Amino acid sequence: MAYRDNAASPELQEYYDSSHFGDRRGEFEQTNDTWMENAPNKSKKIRYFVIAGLVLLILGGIGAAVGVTVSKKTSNDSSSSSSSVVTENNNDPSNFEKNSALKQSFYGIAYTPEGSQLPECGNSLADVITDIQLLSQLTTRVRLYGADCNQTELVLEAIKQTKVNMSVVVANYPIATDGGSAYTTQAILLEQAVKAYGTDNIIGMTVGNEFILDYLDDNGGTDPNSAVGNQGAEILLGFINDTKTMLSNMSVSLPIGNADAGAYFNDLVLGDVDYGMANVHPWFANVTSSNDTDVALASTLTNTPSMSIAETGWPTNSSDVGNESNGPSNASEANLQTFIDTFVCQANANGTEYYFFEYFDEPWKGEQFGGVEGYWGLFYSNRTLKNIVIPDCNTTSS
Ligand SMILES: *[C@@H]1O[C@H](CO)[C@@H](O)[C@H](O)[C@H]1NC(C)=O
Ligand SMILES: *[C@@H]1O[C@H](CO)[C@@H](O)[C@H](O)[C@H]1NC(C)=O
Ligand SMILES: *[C@@H]1O[C@H](CO)[C@@H](O)[C@H](O)[C@H]1NC(C)=O
Ligand SMILES: *[C@@H]1O[C@H](CO)[C@@H](O)[C@H](O)[C@H]1NC(C)=O
Ligand SMILES: *[C@@H]1O[C@H](CO)[C@@H](O)[C@H](O)[C@H]1NC(C)=O
Ligand SMILES: *[C@@H]1O[C@H](CO)[C@@H](O)[C@H](O)[C@H]1NC(C)=O
Ligand SMILES: *[C@@H]1O[C@H](CO)[C@@H](O)[C@H](O)[C@H]1NC(C)=O
Ligand SMILES: *[C@@H]1O[C@H](CO)[C@@H](O)[C@H](O)[C@H]1NC(C)=O
Ligand SMILES: *[C@@H]1O[C@H](CO)[C@@H](O)[C@H](O)[C@H]1NC(C)=O
Ligand SMILES: *[C@@H]1O[C@H](CO)[C@@H](O)[C@H](O)[C@H]1NC(C)=O
Ligand SMILES: *[C@@H]1O[C@H](CO)[C@@H](O)[C@H](O)[C@H]1NC(C)=O
Ligand SMILES: CC(=O)N[C@H]1CO[C@H](CO)[C@@H](O)[C@@H]1O
Repeated sequence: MAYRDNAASPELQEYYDSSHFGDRRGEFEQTNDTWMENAPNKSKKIRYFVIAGLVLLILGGIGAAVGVTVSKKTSNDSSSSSSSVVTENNNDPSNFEKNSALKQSFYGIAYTPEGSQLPECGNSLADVITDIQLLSQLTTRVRLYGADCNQTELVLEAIKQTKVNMSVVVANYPIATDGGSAYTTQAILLEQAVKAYGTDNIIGMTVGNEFILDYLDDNGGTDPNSAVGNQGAEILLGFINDTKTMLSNMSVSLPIGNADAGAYFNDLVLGDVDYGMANVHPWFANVTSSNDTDVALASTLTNTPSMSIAETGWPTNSSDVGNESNGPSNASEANLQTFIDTFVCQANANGTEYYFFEYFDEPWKGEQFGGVEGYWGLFYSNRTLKNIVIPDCNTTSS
């Protein structure tokens, strides 16, 4: 549900090749020929994945119930929920007007700063500050997907300037077929971010997003623990190992994890990380079904990685009418409301750790992938809250 644009502009390639990346570039180039052999020559298909096993384990019957329920609830009383942030003192981003429609009720929220896709980039600290001001009224945790375009430092700087209580799962989004170049670029950005900001606001460092899913998709595999899956895992383990070395070189201790579609965890990968994050999407639960149970798997591994939900949410719109529904699932704000009402407070109460997908609509995904991809936000892309009511269920806040 989050995709990187793998195209590198000539300027960017030059940047990669420049001395910015010193000796570490090349570390991944000779070790394994299969990285280059399997370069995809097709544009990446969107592949929907499902984790019926996890849905059963974690979500119980909620997914199916939400899927068939077209809520009749009216939520027009949220019309006052415009969420533009007014900074009361232009020089002080920590002094901002709160929106009473927002409640700090989410365990965590998935977030990609606008303009963080290569090769264009174009993100800005000002936008990220606005985002963190809004996000801090909903949660104390955000999850990033990668480190491109300096997004890690922008988020950490925004937290510093807004002085909000926010921690970040930072991430490296490597690809299997570029000889480690995307990995290395991001590893260096992450290294710089940790050096500049320390780890006080960092929950963990995720290496890989849907890496095994993509690897199987590109190489005609389906089973994450097949020979093909293990081949992908070997590449990913090289990146994970490197990140461990990078942190230990800095004498920094941080949990290192991996995120993938729920049914796509490779045992070797999960056996080598401190945490696993699995996408659990009731929206797709009717597409295929699987009995893979990552939580059960994780508990059998000697390293006992902790497991959390990397993404869960509900889309509200589609780029094309044909994809507005997926079996019984229908993309609408009423159904997003139903999902929120049946998931958020219940999950908080029973200690499920989840990152709600996602902060705001991301038009680039709609343009690139179509369907519902661009419309999973709690906010529209213009940062106005959708026509939803945020429940108030932070029982621990004073
Ligand atoms: C926790 O709450 C969620 C949301 O209602 C539910 O789907 C899940 O089954 C619960 N998990 C446990 C372990 O009780
Ligand atoms: C609720 O508030 C407390 C105190 O601010 C915070 O520690 C906790 O993470 C919040 N929970 C959620 C789900 O936001
Ligand atoms: C900040 O949030 C964390 C949870 O993310 C919570 O444990 C902590 O108590 C909060 N701190 C304050 C000062 O509210
Ligand atoms: C990355 O972001 C930080 C924080 O805003 C800034 O200090 C730094 O100059 C940025 N680096 C680049 C290369 O843009
Ligand atoms: C990763 O590191 C472990 C030991 O820390 C080593 O056994 C393993 O071979 C390494 N894997 C790769 C793919 O580099
Ligand atoms: C870790 O430090 C060693 C010794 O300085 C260096 O050779 C290696 O490249 C470093 N590795 C990483 C991943 O930073
Ligand atoms: C899932 O597991 C149950 C119990 O082991 C079994 O009855 C069912 O057929 C399985 N479903 C699929 C799709 O594998
Ligand atoms: C819903 O999607 C259509 C097609 O992409 C778009 O024209 C419309 O503006 C979207 N509506 C909202 C509220 O985002
Ligand atoms: C799955 O979707 C199809 C339509 O695509 C529908 O006919 C079927 O009833 C759905 N199955 C479940 C279990 O919801
Ligand atoms: C799905 O939701 C849209 C609003 O986004 C609505 O216009 C449409 O009628 C719904 N379709 C079904 C089958 O409920
Ligand atoms: C933000 O976008 C939504 C959906 O397209 C639209 O309805 C709303 O009027 C916009 N708000 C502002 C302040 O532009
Ligand atoms: C992005 C997306 O969901 N695309 C789907 C739209 O609907 C067609 C027809 O069902 C599918 O083939 C696409 O995959």
